[in-house]
Amino acid sequence: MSDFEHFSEIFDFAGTYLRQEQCSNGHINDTSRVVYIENGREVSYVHQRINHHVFLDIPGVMENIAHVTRYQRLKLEQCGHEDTDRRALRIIPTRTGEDYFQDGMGNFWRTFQYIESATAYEIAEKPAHLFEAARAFGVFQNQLSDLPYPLHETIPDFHNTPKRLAAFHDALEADPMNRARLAGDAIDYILESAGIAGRITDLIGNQTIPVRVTHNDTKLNNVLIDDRTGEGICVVDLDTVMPGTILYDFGDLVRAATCSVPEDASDLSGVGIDLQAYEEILRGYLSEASGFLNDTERDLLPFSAQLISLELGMRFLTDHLLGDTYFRIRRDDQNLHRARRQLAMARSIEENLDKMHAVLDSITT
Ligand code: GN1
Ligand code: MG
Repeated sequence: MSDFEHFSEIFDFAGTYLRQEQCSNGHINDTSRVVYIENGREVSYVHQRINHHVFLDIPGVMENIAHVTRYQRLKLEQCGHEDTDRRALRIIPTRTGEDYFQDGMGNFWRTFQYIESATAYEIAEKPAHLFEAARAFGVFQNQLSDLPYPLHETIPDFHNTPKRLAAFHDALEADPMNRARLAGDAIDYILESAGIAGRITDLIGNQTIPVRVTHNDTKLNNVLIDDRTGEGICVVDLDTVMPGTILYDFGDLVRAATCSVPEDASDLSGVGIDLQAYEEILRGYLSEASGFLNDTERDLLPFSAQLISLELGMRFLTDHLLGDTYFRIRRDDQNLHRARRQLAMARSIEENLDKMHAVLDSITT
């Protein structure tokens, strides 16, 4: 890790380094919470090293985040919120006024104000966590529905499932690590499911589904839940905020949060959608989003969870076949296990689609 003792010389805050705290890590960036002493008080900041092998346009990523957070703040003020710094991320600029800093090694760094007394849960501890996380993503999409700035497409075709499928086919054909022979089950499932890959992108293409500003990485741990009130207050991890469809956002939360078996489990027993968890997510999301969804979007909410599970399964398997160059691994075959786990989820959702539609039909909002 870097030398956080000197970060207050680079970024515009006044603290003296005290200690570094544990911070949950994603698969892409490196994230640290660091505590400093400022005017005799402990104040924390989040420092992140942005993975520039994944995000090739860091100025574009940071410009998106600056636009989005500034606009959120404006909307929050219009709604009369006084605690805007707990409800939208605040970028701490460098001392020369930039939103990020590039060190001598070529690494890119940014700093956010840390939001105190709020928790990002890896697994929901109670149904309200699901409802609140889903509601928070609905609020987020609503706040940005009339964002007046165009956003950079920071990872082109990020949720273009047919293109992800094509990349999978290329990886399978090349098979540079000779790993396909041990992944036959996962490969077969993807090939059998190929027919559904374009169902959402086709509807975007013919403008049945609108392109909106979406988050694109809506895991449960990307919402901060207020420790005191239990409210989902702030959506974080804004690197992939881009134009997209709300369906991949909704589906990804269902994928990630309706099954408590870890995302990389090698034992697949117990992998499947929990319909009560799904209902909490659906109710929380619709409490904010029902006003702006069109009928096709609403009708595809259950299917979106199947499709994103398939897409992520393909992405993990593609990376496994190509030698684990994208998703960080900590053990052999971790991306293969992640792929199998997502595909098991896709299968479970597919089997439960009728029940998921019945729940949707029972909700009148
Ligand atoms: C990656 O790094 P993290 O955990 O925020 C990935 C998402 C995947 C997710 C799966 C930029 O997100 O698309 O859904 O892993 N982010 C990127 O856990 O590829
Ligand atoms: Mg992310």
